[in-house]
Amino acid sequence: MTATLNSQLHYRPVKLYDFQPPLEDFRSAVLEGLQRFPKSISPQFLYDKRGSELFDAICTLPEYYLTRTEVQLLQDHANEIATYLGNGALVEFGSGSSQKVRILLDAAPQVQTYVGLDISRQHLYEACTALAQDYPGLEAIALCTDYTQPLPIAQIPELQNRHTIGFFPGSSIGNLEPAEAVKFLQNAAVLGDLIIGVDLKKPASILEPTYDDAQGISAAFALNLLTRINRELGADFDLSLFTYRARYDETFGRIEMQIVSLAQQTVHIGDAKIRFGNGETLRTEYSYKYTSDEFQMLAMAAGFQPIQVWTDAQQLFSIHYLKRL
Ligand code: AVI
Repeated sequence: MTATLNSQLHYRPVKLYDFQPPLEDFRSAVLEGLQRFPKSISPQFLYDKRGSELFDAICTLPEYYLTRTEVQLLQDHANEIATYLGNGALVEFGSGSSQKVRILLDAAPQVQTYVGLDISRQHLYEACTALAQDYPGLEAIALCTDYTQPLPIAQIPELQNRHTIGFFPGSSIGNLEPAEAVKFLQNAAVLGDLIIGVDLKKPASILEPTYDDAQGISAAFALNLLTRINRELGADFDLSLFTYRARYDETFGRIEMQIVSLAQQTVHIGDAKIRFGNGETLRTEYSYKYTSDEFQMLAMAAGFQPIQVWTDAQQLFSIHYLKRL
């Protein structure tokens, strides 16, 4: 289904392709996750309005080096990256507010089409409209779909027979388990080459404060999930009886973000009773870290040939250029 929603002509109208991704039912996902052992809830539910605000605040924290390091890398290498872009279409996965892509668009004015791809329709459309206003020559397309599912490329005429490159910044691939990450990369390879930001492995002494900062914003971000469950599902989580913890598991190369119960307690969600032991954990997120070599292996398993990797002097973060085989 397509629609052209804006009619003002001082910029090119944004075309919306709305594939109406089914939002997983919050109640059943929460109940299912809390009845598992160990308990876990998908990180997609962290991003209600408050959660999105808290995540934006995380990105500016002194401990959270990921955003500023990736932005610096994009700025430092924009001209070189631009040589790979050609004059076709640039498709951004999980495009959110479409900020980082502006660095590439500034360096590559020859790019004709930008496709923002996100599950959150309204935010996506607004971000694409802002981009269309700021880059008047650019054709901006909003593609509302779930990027963990096969891409509906055949239904988008603007992507037919075009040089197309994917862009997936932020190391969001780290929030997928490796098997899911390969699946994502396989889907992305159908589109074309890929520019992707990946956080690098580093000692726990750096990673743990990155995910459990001194101001408590990371903790508030995770614990907001309980507030959301209370509000939307009529639950009675007592937030004073839970705390937050981020641990780096070196064996798996991943940060595990957990809410920890400070008592033996029973929580009610409607008619359901959920028991927590003292010290029992509820996992809210994994954040996998990869060496450049490990990530390139993953990419090769998904049908890409690694062409280039840009890293900062401190080896905090990497941006890979992957060529579709
Ligand atoms: C979105 N994603 C890349 C973040 C990360 O670094 O794994 C999510 C996050 N959660 C808490 N802090 C950051």
